[in-house]
Amino acid sequence: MERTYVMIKPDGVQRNLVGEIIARFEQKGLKIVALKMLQISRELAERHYGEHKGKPFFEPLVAYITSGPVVAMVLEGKDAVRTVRDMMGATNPLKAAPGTIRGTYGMDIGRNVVHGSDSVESANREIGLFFTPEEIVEYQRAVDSWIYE
Ligand code: D4T
Repeated sequence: MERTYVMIKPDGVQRNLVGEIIARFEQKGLKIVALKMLQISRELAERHYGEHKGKPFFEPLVAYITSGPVVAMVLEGKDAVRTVRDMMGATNPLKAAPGTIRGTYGMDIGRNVVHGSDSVESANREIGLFFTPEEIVEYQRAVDSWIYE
């Protein structure tokens, strides 16, 4: 099973979309193995978005992601990285397919509601940035044999 890092961004929290978004992932069959709310510091934001440092949207991006609490989680499942990316839709919500999270709830690339790792390598890096190993819980779900063949 694969793990991915998912984060409901400050706009998603302020717009009361936390329950809606988590419900989508749960109903899909992804397993929540870590979950918490936190306020991201500037230092953590710079590390998380390190690849974008120097780009014109970097400062607004850091200001946005540190503007209020976020809900961070680790989701586990078959092909979890790609599955979550597909469920989120394109980075720009105006380009995101209808029915995806960003396609349903977003209007602006700088307010795109949710983050999900773009590769297994990014997932491992981001999970390590936001969670200690003790915060990730291994458990069985009775429903798993009805979700996986
Ligand atoms: P995140 O990382 O937030 O899940 O978004 P993506 O993985 O889908 O997209 P990304 O890394 O390319 O961009 C990170 C973050 O920067 C914002 N952004 C991006 C922006 O404000 N203007 C831009 O031109 C781009 C490319 C949106 C998401």
